[in-house]
Amino acid sequence: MIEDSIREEFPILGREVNGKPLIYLDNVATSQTPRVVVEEIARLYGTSKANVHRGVHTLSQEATELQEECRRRVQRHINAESHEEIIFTRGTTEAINLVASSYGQRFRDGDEIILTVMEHHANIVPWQLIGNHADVKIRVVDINERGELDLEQYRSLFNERTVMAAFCHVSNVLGTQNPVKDMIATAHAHGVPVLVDGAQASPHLRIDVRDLDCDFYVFSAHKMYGPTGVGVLYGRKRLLEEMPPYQGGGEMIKHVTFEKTTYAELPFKFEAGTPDFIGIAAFAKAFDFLDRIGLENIEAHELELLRYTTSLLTELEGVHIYGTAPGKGPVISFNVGNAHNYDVGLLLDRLGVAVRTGHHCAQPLMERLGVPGTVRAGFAVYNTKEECDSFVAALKRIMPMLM
Ligand code: 7TS
Repeated sequence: MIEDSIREEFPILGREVNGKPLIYLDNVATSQTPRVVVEEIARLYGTSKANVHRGVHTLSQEATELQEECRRRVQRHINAESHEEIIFTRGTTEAINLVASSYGQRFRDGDEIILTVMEHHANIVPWQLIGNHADVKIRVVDINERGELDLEQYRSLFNERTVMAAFCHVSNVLGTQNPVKDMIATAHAHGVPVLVDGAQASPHLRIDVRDLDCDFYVFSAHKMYGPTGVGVLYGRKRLLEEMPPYQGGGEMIKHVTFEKTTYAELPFKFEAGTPDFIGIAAFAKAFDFLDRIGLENIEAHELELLRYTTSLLTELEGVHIYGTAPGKGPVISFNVGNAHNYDVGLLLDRLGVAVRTGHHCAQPLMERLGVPGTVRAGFAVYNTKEECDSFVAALKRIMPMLM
């Protein structure tokens, strides 16, 4: 069970916005950070700052050990076979860019990549950038009226030119949880590797990359109660070994001359330059937090808030919810009559309620839904039913001004 005391672990939840207690429902964009993570960042800057993998001195060795400990923590958390398969990046976006730009070097004119209409721009644009060296065609899987993928169409899109399938585990707009394990099996039956964008799954679901049998899995620390500026690329070792480096610089080399450079072993081959090693070390504390509460408990709590708030919103005339797939994640995208999503968000903010408005970096999905944007509320471990009541009450209060 989720205790009230959890809220006390998040200093920011005590603040007011526009003279009202903050009700933070923009968790899909980023979740708030518990004190253990905030304090670890402050502690390391205050006592242990030294660059990783560079010095024989004690501080540097301590910093290196903390970073590598976190790598092993991530490895265990997602059940990867080896710590060499865990690459630290700046976030989901950089992780996808890494794969598209490095693995993508083998793509040729006429090759095809399968994406879905519900992808975040981070899982669209990097694949388009491959167009700089090869004319790669993007094939798109559609959704039904509940916001579920058309799996028959997905299966039909594979052909001998298909070189990659990339899709989100959970949609950041619709909340749909895609049947990724089956989708991966389908792709593998055609010999096609798969990248799963786990940015919205990792804060709520237990991820097992070996059970999923995915080739690449990516996520961001800041959506998992961790620090900003840190993300993870899991990659199957065999593929990572074959892939050329993404960026050049310090740390990623074995030997450099002006004529020729040889590269470091995994995972360092993909980690050029000084990483956010304090962020990475503090990310380990976010895993402590997740493990202490239990992802299963977190998910159950959020899904109860989702069920409760959805039923309250469904009773309000004029509210339209996008994404009603069974088993969806804890996110509600909606519009109010013909009101602009921006106006709804602005008025809710006046009442202390933080929601997201706009296209949520999913413009192709907005076009598919036929709307310029939506209002979006997402739930995290620290949200309460009382907050859901206050959110719906605030919405009721502003609706007459909008319709
Ligand atoms: N993929 C998905 C499914 C996402 O939801 C996001 C961020 C990203 C990729 C990119 O993650 P980043 O950490 O590299 O930025 N989604 C959102 C959102 O919905 N609103 O703000 C950020």
